[in-house]
Amino acid sequence: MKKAILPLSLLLLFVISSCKQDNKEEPTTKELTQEVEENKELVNDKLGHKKELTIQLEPKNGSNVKGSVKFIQDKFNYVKMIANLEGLTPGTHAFHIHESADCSSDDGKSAGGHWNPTAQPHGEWGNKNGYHKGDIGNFVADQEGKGLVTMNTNEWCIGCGDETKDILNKAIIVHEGFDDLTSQPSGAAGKRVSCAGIIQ
Ligand SMILES: [Cu+2]
Ligand SMILES: [Zn+2]
Repeated sequence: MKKAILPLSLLLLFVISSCKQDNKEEPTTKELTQEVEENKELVNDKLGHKKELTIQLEPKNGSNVKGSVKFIQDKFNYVKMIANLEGLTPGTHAFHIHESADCSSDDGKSAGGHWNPTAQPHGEWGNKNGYHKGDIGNFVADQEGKGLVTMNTNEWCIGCGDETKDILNKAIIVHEGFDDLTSQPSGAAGKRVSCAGIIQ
């Protein structure tokens, strides 16, 4: 009897997790915050390296766009990102990681181009024809100018030293327009309206 029960429960688990993946709805801030809380004891590895950081976005190009971006690396080495933004024009905006943690210029261009350590074309995250490690994509700001952007990926790490994965010393950039996901080298997303260096 027991032998039959185990495979059935495994199958159920598989079905449940498949359903979860098909669900395109973004997790709520509350759900993500809860997940982060549950992972709290994991934020420091055995050597005491921090695997969690929160950075603050600053307005660029005369915009009012600001907010916070939290990164946490879990025990499965997935990096979760939760970005809460405000001051946006309602509608679709691009959100990327650019190659340098330098937000000093008024136009945000000091952050350089897209972070692309694997020398791929610009594209939609996960596209078989390639994409930059910084191609997070688009999000929609609501009528109040607020937006939520989330990611959960094992293609990044926080401070692991692997050049193809390490997001430290890069920058988050929010754009005035949307990323068309095809134009090279950066999706024709327009001006940079907010910037934050990913630094500890
Ligand atoms: Cu960008
Ligand atoms: Zn790109």
